[in-house]
Formats: sequence, C-alpha cells, structure tokens
Amino acid sequence: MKLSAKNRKTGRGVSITSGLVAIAVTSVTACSTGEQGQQIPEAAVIARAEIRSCNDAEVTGTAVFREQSSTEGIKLVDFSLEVSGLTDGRHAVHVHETAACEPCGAAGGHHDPGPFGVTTPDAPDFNHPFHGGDLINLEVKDGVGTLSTTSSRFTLSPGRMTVFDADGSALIIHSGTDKYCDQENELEPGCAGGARDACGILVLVEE
Ligand SMILES: [Cu+2]
Repeated sequence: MKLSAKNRKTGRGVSITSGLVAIAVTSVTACSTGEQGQQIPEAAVIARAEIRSCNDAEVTGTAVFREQSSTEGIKLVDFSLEVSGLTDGRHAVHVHETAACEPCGAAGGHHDPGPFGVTTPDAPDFNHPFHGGDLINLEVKDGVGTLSTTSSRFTLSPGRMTVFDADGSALIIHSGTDKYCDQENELEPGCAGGARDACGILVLVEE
C-alpha cells in the first residue's frame, strides 16, 4: 500500500484526526441497538491463513483471526497461530500488505494503512514496530510454535484499517526475531526479522 510522504508533524495530526473519524464510523456500523437501548456487538468476523514454507522446508500451520466489535466501537482481532517445521527460536510475525505468497516477497511490506508517524513510500519499514500489521514474535520449540495475541491495529471488517483492502493481505513469518526496531531514519538491516520463512494468504471464513 503506497502512500504519499507527509510532513512528519502534519502527518501525525492528520492521522490522529482520521483515526477518530474511523472509530466513530465503525461504532455506528458495528453495533445494533437492543430492546433496552443497549449496544449489542455484531457476530464475530473470522479469517484464516494456511501457512506454507517460503522455500522447500516442511512447514505447515494455520493462523486464525477473529474480530469482535466491542461496546466501545473498537474492533479487537484475536489472533492465534500454530505452525510446525520452523527452526527453533523466536520469529517475527506480521500481516503484510498484499495477498500473495509466490514468491513470499510478493506479499510486499507491512500492512500499514495508518495512522502512522513517519511515512516514506520507498521504505515502509521506517514505521516499524508501529505498522498496523505488526504482531509479536512466535516462539518455536522442538519445531512447533504457537502464538496468541490480540490487535486493535487492523480490522477484518471493511474500513480504512482493514486487511481486506483491494489487494488483500498475507501473514509472513520471518527467519529471525523481531527486535521491534524503532528508528528515525534507517532501520538496522534485519531488525524486523529479516528473510521470510513462511507465508499464508488471509481468507475470510463464512461461519
Ligand atoms: Cu514482516
């Protein structure tokens, strides 16, 4: 997702305002009103990604995304990942901006429709670890890794934060550990996990 560069201070101001607008809109569309007037969150939205190796390794796994709206109007996405066949250790995990895994580089940079602090179209990782798609490390032991976390940085349902934009999204598991690098100008190479070990395209699941 390419976005034009902005003046840094101006960009932050615009982003915060836009974020509040997005929240206000989703709070209207995500809930219905019950008989006693209380707001009732709608049913969960669920997506899955079947995880496959980026090279010839024997990697299998599944990621499940489950979005729940809350009475506050904020969408929370519960994320769980089970994968086997990766090397032991901690692996960076992110939602990337394009639904493509062949090759894994086709998934593009990190999903990050905004709001964001620093925008640089040719180097989208500058906003790491604050991209919408940034998650936490997967710990792999004896070839098996599981991860459960929750994100409010992206949605499955439509809106400006959605992972199901025009070109979809893919989950990438990197070879190395995410050090949550946060630098003003240029990231230390590999600090966001480096090479790509596994990939899965996000697909909405009908309940
Ligand atoms: Cu990544």
